[in-house]
Amino acid sequence: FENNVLTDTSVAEQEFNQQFCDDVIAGLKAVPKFLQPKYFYNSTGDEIFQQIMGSNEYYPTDCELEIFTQQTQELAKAMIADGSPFDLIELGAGDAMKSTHLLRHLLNESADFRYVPIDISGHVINYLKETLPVTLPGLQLIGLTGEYFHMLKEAAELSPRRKVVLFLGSNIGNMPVSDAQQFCIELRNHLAKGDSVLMGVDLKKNPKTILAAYNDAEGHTRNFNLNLLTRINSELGANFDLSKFEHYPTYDPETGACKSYLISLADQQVSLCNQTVTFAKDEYIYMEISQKYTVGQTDYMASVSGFKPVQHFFDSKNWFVDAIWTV
Ligand code: AVJ
Repeated sequence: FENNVLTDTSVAEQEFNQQFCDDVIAGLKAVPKFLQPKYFYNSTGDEIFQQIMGSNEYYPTDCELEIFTQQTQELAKAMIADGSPFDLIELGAGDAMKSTHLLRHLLNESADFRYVPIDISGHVINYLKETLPVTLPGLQLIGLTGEYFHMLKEAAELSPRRKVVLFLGSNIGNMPVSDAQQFCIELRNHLAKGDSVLMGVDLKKNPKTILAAYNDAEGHTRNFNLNLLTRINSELGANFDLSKFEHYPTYDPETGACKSYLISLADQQVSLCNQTVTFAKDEYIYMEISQKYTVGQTDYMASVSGFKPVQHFFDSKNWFVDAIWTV
């Protein structure tokens, strides 16, 4: 039995490494070069992301937490809706820090619901399974590990209950606008009449405020980006010299695109996965987009995807919106 478990793990690991290799090579052989932000989140990446969220400059988490702590009752009311039993499904639950406020309130109201966190990281789901029922006695929790839409499908097959989907933290911003639009259409197609979504979106604001959030003085965001090179070095046997790459964050107020790059400081070669990648001095790797929207743009995205945007919850600075979309 134990042997089987070990074999399963290493097969899964090998498959992951193969995929990781293929994705990294595809990105670094492309013109222009890019890497996929989903690979930021190894255990060091998770830790650095916590540091980013704790930095003075990174405001989105604080804004959304303010909404969740100050307007808990109104949020809960929107979810309870007609009072029918529901599954509260969270896509990319992470540490569920914000949702915990909502869950506590729903439990106090004796709402008939189950919490269904979905995350690509089994580590995250196990953590939630261990800790949440202790902090929140009486919570019914079903954790699902895997891709969002695979797991949404599984959740639908598991139960015919009404669904409320949480997609918080402006995770939608990690996709370019056209991909985000496609994502919302697919999300709508996994839901049915009566279901709803709580979509957390970071809003356009003073460009300096946005740029600073991705260029914190303590260098956490810089470390976050460089850590992906470190991860590629350790997991794919690459030989990136971190001192030869520089973090370059940008924000374009016109498009709302906030993008991070790593700039090569020299002509250099890096080998990985039995291949060699060549960098020219000043060439960039496009690392990540954190797209910012106006409220009107989020309403439009909802409508085009077949949702009705019915309610907006803002923080006191109007920097962030949690929008309720219904089917
Ligand atoms: C988790 C994708 C919402 O884009 O603001 C923070 C990730 N990257 N700082 C964001 C991130 C650099 C974050 N999201």
